[in-house]
Amino acid sequence: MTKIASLTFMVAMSIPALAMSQVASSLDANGDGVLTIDEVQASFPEMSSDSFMAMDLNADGALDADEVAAAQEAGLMPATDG
Ligand SMILES: [Ca+2]
Ligand SMILES: [Ca+2]
Repeated sequence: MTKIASLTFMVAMSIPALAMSQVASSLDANGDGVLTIDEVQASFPEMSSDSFMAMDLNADGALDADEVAAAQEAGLMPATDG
């Protein structure tokens, strides 16, 4: 049982979207689950629209948890400590 529990924990920790979703929600001012450029710039004023568009992989004008995770892995968005 303990082995299975720790394995589950390790698998969960290895999923970036899980950890990053907490970061995303900390930036998500209106709580709709995605980050607009305004919400990103509220925390990262140096973020340019070009950078935002580079992170917005599906070009829908908002960053979902997967896009935030990818952006942070690529070093496009600073990671926050919450
Ligand atoms: Ca939002
Ligand atoms: Ca998007």
